[in-house]
Amino acid sequence: MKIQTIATRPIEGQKPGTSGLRKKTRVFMGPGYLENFVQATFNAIGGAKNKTFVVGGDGRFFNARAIQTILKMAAANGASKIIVGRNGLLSTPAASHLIRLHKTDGGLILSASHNPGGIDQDFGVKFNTSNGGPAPEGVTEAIYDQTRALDSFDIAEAGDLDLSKVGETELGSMKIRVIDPVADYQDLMASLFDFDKIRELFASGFNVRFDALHAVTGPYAKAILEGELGAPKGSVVNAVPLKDFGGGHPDPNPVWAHELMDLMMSGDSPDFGAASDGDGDRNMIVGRGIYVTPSDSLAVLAANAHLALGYKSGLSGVARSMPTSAACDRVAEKLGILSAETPTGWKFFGNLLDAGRVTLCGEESAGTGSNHIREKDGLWAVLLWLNILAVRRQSVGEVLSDHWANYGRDYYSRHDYEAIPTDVANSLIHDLRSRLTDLKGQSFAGLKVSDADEFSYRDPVDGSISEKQGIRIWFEGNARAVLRLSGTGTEGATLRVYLEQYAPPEADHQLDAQSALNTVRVATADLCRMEEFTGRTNPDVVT
Ligand code: VG1
Ligand code: CO
Repeated sequence: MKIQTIATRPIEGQKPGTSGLRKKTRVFMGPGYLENFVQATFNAIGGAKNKTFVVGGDGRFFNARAIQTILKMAAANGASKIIVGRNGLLSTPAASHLIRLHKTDGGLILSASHNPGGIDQDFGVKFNTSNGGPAPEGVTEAIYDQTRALDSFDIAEAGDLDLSKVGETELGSMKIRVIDPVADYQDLMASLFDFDKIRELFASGFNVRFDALHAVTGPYAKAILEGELGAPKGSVVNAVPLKDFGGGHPDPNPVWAHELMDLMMSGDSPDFGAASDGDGDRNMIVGRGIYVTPSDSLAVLAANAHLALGYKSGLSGVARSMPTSAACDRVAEKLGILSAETPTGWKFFGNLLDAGRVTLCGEESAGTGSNHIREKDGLWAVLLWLNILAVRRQSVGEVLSDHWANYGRDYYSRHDYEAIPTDVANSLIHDLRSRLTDLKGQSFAGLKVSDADEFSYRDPVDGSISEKQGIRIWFEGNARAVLRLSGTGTEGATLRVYLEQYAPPEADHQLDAQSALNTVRVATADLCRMEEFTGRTNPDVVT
């Protein structure tokens, strides 16, 4: 095998965001762009020599090409072995599991998650460390530093490898093991859940619709729900991963999964609906006529996880990202277990999970997961819900009503203002930041601010500090708003406004969420001078 050392120069802007490096696909396809980032990653972890990695992606446009480049670079950098999914496919949770199962030195996951795919859409690369989780900030900083100092990368001169068949091959002295992307993940799920109970539920006529949104979870959901658990053929739809996800955003929320939503809200809906995102780490849960917010889903799962085999001895704690609603905190309090609040992004849960401090984690953006891997896991959340329903023999709506009657309801919604010019978005945040201390005691649209701050996190395990993680505003009457800028977008800035209003157990829980949140929405828009800065009066996406 001939190794080429190619001279290169640092490329600006290769700073990983909330979840890896995400850019327009054409940017990634530019000369040296992917290569620089991969070399920087290897350099940042002390080289790839004699190391083993998992490589795979969500199948989007450029996935297959990028994997060939990564294999050739890994070989040239002296890696000893690569485990890769057949045809280059691996969901993010499956990749996390494989890293742990085979005790590899980490993995490279190719995905821009819920962002659309295609030559004019988005691509991304994420490095996960040996615990199976997204690289923590210390590692992503080191990668970024390397991208700014790079002067060459190494790549093997070789033809493309055939990744279409399971088996072993070699590239120079590096072994390449092509595996079935689903099998190990399926075994893991079978070890956590009571599959017999779920089988009985399906056999009793309980029907499901799982919408894979033409993304990577299709083959996993087909094999598990239809294959192993006996859901009727056709329960999993849009199950073949497409390079452009059929032209949509593979984002499991009521906006992008509207086909599923329409079905679930119709008179003739299945008992249970679910969807997952591009790389399979997110989930959306819908009951007959009722959408479950991700924040509520986390709380319900925390309160009921003990009904599933893998969690029968209880939870050590629950963690949520800061913008996620307080619903799961109420469960943790009742259970007498730790509840932790972390910045946005799964990488902040890793230390808490590794240390055994928490068992379940979740984010308002439709990510839920547990200590079974170190990523959020879409299908896992679906199976845990099904396991709970199979034991409780209640509908999704009944489980939710029950939950609210016990704990109260945290009305919740996220409003996204997309493609705002970056300088405008930054000015809005700067302005808000400069007024934070004055806000307390002021009233906006009749709502009085009881407190305001900017979230900063000190990791209790390694002591690292992450600042400027979002602005929090609490209002009298148990309402909260959070404002932060997205770290996964590829065009301008996306301002996320997270709105929350608590209604205690004895209150009315059947209000429409947007109506219940209207006062806090108006107050927040007023307070942050939304229209003055952005000219916008309404968000682009409401979830
Ligand atoms: C978004 C979500 C965040 C999630 C991240 C990656 O980040 O808000 O909760 O962890 O995407 O998810 P941001 O910075 O755009 O708000 V995924 O499924 O893209 O790996
Ligand atoms: Co994702």
